[in-house]
Amino acid sequence: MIEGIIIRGVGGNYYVDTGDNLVECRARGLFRLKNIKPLVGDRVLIRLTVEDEHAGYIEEIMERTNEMSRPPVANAQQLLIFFAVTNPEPSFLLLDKLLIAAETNSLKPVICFNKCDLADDKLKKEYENIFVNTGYRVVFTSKYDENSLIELKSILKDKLSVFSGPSGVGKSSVMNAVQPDFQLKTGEISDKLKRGRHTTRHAEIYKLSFGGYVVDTPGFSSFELEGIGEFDLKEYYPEIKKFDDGCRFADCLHFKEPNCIIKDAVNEGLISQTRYNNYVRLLEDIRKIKQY
Ligand SMILES: Nc1nc2c(ncn2[C@@H]2O[C@H](COP(=O)(O)OP(=O)(O)OP(=O)(O)O)[C@@H](O)[C@H]2O)c(=O)[nH]1
Ligand SMILES: [Mg+2]
Ligand SMILES: [Zn+2]
Repeated sequence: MIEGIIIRGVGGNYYVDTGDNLVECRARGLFRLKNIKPLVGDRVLIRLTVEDEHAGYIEEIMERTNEMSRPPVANAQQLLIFFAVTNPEPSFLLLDKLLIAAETNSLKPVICFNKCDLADDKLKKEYENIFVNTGYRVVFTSKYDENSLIELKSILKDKLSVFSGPSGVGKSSVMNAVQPDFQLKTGEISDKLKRGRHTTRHAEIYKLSFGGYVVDTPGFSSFELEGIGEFDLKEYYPEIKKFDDGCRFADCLHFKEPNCIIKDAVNEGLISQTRYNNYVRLLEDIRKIKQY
């Protein structure tokens, strides 16, 4: 049997990249019986048909390191969280939600501010400071800035990375800039608004010529976090976690409690006000849901 990775799935046909070939496969009936659906990103063992080396059957799906539902991808290693420095303006609340989604899916998040050709150093510094003490990597990219693309390529090399973020921030454009033969569709923002729909509509996985795979996803403007309790939330804010032990109240939510050390850390600039405000917003959302 031959090993490969599923790079596309259309109507029960799975395209498996074996390194040498792209093989069109059907899944064995056994999977359907067990209610296992092959996913893009799955590592599989396939058997070629006797007649055709470009057709075969998926015999086995290897154990997944993780599984995302939006987009439906298995074994992704990183989530590239794309926002534009401007046009459209970034939503730092949505950005935080994506960071949390990355963590809950066991993906390493990388924050990418695109269209950096439209920002000066002051604005970049301001954005960088929001993530002070988080440990998250922040990169600035532009399809017009060759050096930023070199940095991005080094991040993408030999990994399976998912691009996510709102519509119009340039996810597909940057993927095209990294590898021009992708020729992904991109769109003008004004056109998008007029048509009221997004340019990228399906999750697809693309092979990078220098090693690795990337998944482009359609942009979205909001989503709700699920399954996170109020005391779990601070686990997803590394900089809050960092100063958490110092708080005199063992069960402090760092919300409205007086004399909370986290609020001192915010005042001293060790935790950004933006991130703290988002934390409180999300905490309030979680509490609202609990009341029902
Ligand atoms: N100035 C500038 N404009 C960019 C850059 N990257 C993309 N754009 C423009 O931003 C617009 C949207 O780009 P897309 O690549 O379609 O955005 P997307 O994130 O893939 O959008 P969806 O597929 O709808 O989610 C296009 O008009 C691009 O030309 C950049 O680095 N700098
Ligand atoms: Mg796109
Ligand atoms: Zn506290």
